[in-house]
Amino acid sequence: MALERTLSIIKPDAVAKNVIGQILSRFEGAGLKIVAAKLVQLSRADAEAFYAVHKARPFFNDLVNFMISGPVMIQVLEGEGAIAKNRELMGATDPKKAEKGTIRADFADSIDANAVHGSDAPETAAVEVAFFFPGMNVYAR
Ligand code: RTP
Ligand code: MG
Repeated sequence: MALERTLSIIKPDAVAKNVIGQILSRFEGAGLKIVAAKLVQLSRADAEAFYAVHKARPFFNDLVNFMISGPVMIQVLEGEGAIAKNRELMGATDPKKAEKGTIRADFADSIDANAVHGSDAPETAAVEVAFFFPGMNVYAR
């Protein structure tokens, strides 16, 4: 398996619940290293650009409004198979369908307020890491 980097966001619901530390601990506990991080309030333009791939979807406006409803914690995770490993730790998009012990099963309330975002493939990881950390390479060295 390759050493990878992936973009992770702790969404406004989880930040508001005061569980940033618990979620970061899960990444660290699974052997993922936090190699960049920032706590920010996204602008509407930021959120629309970041989720541009979902622009035509019926949930786009709700998604953007939710992502700007409060601060988010954004980090780059590095490790062997980091992209898939992070998705595994996150659990299914809908917390009701997420496996027990996953971040979404334990901290998310709904498909909209679902605690975390994670890049879903090497191509999206490259775009998403560069979006929030300009100049940062996804290929760990
Ligand atoms: P994310 O991008 O946030 O990591 O989540 P994901 O890959 O598991 O899900 P994705 O299909 O990329 O959707 C992005 C976010 O949009 C919201 N969503 N709502 N109401 C709905 O049917 C619906 N589907 C997706 C979720 O908040 C999801 O995380
Ligand atoms: Mg996604």
